[in-house]
Amino acid sequence: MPDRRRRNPCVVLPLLAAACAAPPAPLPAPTPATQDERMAWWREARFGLFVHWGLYALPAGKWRGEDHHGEWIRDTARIPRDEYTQLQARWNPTAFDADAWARSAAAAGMKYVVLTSKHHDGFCLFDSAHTDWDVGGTPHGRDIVAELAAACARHGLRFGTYHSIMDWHHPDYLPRRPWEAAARPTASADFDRYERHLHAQVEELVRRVRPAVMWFDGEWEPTWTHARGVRLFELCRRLAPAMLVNNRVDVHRDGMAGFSTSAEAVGDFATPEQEVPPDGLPGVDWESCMTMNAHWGWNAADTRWKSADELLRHLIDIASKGGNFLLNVGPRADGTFPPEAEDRLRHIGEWMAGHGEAIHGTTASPFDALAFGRCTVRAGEPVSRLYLHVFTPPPAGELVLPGLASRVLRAFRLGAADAALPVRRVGADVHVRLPTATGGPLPPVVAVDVDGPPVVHRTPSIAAESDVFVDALLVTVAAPGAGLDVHYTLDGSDPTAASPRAGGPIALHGSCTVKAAGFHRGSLVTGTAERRFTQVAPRPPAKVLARGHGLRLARHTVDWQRIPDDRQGLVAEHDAIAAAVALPDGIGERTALCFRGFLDVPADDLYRFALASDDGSRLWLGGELVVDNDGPHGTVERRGAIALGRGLHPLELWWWNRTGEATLSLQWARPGEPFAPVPGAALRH
Ligand code: H79
Repeated sequence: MPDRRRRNPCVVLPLLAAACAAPPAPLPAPTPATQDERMAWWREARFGLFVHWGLYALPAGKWRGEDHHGEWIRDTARIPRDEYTQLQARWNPTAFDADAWARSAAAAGMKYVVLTSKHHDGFCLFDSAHTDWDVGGTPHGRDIVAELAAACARHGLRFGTYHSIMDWHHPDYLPRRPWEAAARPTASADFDRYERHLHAQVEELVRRVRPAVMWFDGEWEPTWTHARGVRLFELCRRLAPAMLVNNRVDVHRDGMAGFSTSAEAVGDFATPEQEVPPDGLPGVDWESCMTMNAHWGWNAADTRWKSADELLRHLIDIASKGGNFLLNVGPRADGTFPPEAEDRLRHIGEWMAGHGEAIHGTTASPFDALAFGRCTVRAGEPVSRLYLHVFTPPPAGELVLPGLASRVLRAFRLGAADAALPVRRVGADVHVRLPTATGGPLPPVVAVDVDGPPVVHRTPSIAAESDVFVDALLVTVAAPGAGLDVHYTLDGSDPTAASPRAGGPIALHGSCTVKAAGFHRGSLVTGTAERRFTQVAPRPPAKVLARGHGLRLARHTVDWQRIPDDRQGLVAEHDAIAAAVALPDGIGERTALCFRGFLDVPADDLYRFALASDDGSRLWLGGELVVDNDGPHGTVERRGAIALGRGLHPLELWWWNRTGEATLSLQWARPGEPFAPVPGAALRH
């Protein structure tokens, strides 16, 4: 667990946990001494409300017969600027009640609210001195940002602003949307002047509402640079040293996973969007933002609401991985939350009322995957509390905590503290018996108090480049934590303290099962990891004579979502020779390419392939599907491996693109070597 996480004051006396949940939260020190101090309230909060509101709520997703739009409607429906500006005169959310919003968020167990002060359409929900493209110029006239900030303070919530860097209204912002480039000339546009405008608005927001979080977005266009990101970040720090700034202030976000390891990247927390990183983001603060349905802004036709249960499980899942959950509501044009959103907030709030201590101020699970659900932790001295969130009732009525070495003081269900649950030690594990009928809101949570900080010995990992090999394979066995001896076997037997001890890589020369377990002073203290490795014979090469270099390349017009199984009937429009697996110039939309020929491999060996494409692609060798990277997606890389004998192997590679960006690359690697592009010399037809 990262030691930079500050201990929660509730840790020492867990019974005081409820008192810690009481609003209002104290304001952070105006100038935090450390990053831990700056992040403390946010780490404690774990759960916040995102609000996407703006003029786009008026059309409610519908424009000229299409009803799939959202906050991007000006772009996705290609609405000219002058037509979109007419919405300003219609902005009159008479039912808007900031206290009602704040009350709903607080009752759901949320601790902060982030509101769109400005989205990509440039329209501001505050009355800005730097533009008339704001609420000040509407019939309603009220300052939404100021009202919600004040209401949040009354309800013990911190308030933050989402402020878009991208701006489709400001004349100095560049680039234009591609479809409106002609209608909006750029000759007198000056992006540096736009940057000054952006700084002025950020300063205005800070001075007026003192946001606890400044949440930037729309940073991915080429005009926004690392240098501009650093300037904006430093402005925020200078104006309000306690204010948190998300990582989208900088250009280092790495796709939707929202996380970059670049040392120069600025920003206080990473921002995965519409996803939860499978293993969290160890070592950094992060916040997953997510919609309740399929849109951020209000869309009246959207019926794809996630169930309240699913959203609650996301909250628990995220907390168990050490992150925050920023759950979105897109209010309607009249100023009210949709009833579906209110229902979900209420449902989550009912659970949080009795289980909030299992979320607020907790840190990530110390366990590997748990069969029954998730774990959150309140670590401390002299007692730590593990919260076991039971998603799936355990088959034998017992919750298994693998490798928990700490002494268990007591276990009980949250909400039934009088009834101690039986606990027993089974080898390296602890079992907690759970009554079948738990009562109370689901999922039930079991609290397990342990002596001191939790000590969990995790099952060792067995790592190798592949599960199959031709001659030999190097396997690395390691313990995830320090202080354990790892012993392993290669004959399928369970490792004991007398088995060989793992140090450097282990060389395999034949098929076998590797088993590994961790020992402490000679006793087994972890689960046993197991992985099967198979020696394979290389596929014999084709009995053909090499012809020319390169592959035959056929181009097809298609309307695919997937590569069909039967591609025989397709009529090629062009047939050519490709020197490499790469996209030729002038590839249009709704196009498929088929590369066909032979791969000339230099020696009997296992070959790994990395196929990256936007959209889908598939690679066959000798009729065997080696990499399946199919599906409508942005650039995604997938890998596969096959043992090949020296010589020529029939190759077939299909790629297709529906619309938008198009990419394709094929790399390969032999054991122990890095991936490199498949050279033209290895391609024959
Ligand atoms: O405000 C909501 C959305 O309107 C906004 N973010 C949430 C919080 C949003 N804007 N765009 N998108 C979501 C999708 C944009 C995706 C991409 Fe990219 C931008 C694809 C390529 C550039 C981000 C950066 C993902 C990959 C690189």
